[in-house]
Amino acid sequence: MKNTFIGFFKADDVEAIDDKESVFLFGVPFERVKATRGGSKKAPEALRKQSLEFSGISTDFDINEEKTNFYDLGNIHPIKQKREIGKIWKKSVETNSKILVLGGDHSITYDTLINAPWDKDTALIWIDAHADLADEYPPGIFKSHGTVFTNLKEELELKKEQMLFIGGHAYTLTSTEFHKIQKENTTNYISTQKLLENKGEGLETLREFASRFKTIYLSIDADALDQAFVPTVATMEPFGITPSVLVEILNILLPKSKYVDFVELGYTRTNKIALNFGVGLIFRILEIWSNKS
Ligand SMILES: [Mn+2]
Repeated sequence: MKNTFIGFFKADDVEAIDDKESVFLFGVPFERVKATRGGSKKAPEALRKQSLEFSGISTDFDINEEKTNFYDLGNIHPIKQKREIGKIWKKSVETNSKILVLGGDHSITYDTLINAPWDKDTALIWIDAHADLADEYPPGIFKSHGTVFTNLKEELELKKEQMLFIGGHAYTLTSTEFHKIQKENTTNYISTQKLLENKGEGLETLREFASRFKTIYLSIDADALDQAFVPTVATMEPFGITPSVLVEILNILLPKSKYVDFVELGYTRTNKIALNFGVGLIFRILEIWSNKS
């Protein structure tokens, strides 16, 4: 790690941290299967570097004032350093801290959440253009960014009642995923179409879902946003949500979110729109966490 995210202290050893209500940030620069253009493994370092272009100060929030308890734990390899992820979860429980993860492709959500504490009062919510509920993707591969929520559901024995998928506007879902959502009721879902056409009702459904849980684990795939906002992600999709709708969703979910990850962020040397959006999104998350919870 060359730079820490602006406003964060570099911390090499999570076990040495004793501050209560901290934020633990770490990167997982990892792509499990090359099925699409890829590039998201470069995002953690790029987001940190791009964050230095910002002051971290808005009218309502000054990240520098939080500096005592924002820790950047560096990058973690999800397989070789599996134990590190366990240590971070343990410390987050002991200190009532939150975890913010920069992916990597969407498969890293499996690695971080398979090590998380779970109970019936904990919900898994993901915002994504795609359901990521395939049984195998690509064919013959059972663990990838396309199967992550099937893997978590099966291995953690999660119930439908504690799963909510927001998005799904892409016309590239598999028929297995369509079937799981529409016929088998594998997960609760709020479609992007519904959210944009009747936002009030969509957000009310979301509020009602969130009210049933003590803890939320939230995963945000960059491609949930309309392609105009993230034109360099590997699987950009039209008809996605806007940043302001995303913030409305975050305002509802973040007060209960102990864990947030942001994955699948691709950028190029000449087009940093998605990257800059990613930095702004992280600031928004920190701002909402600091003000409302
Ligand atoms: Mn995804």
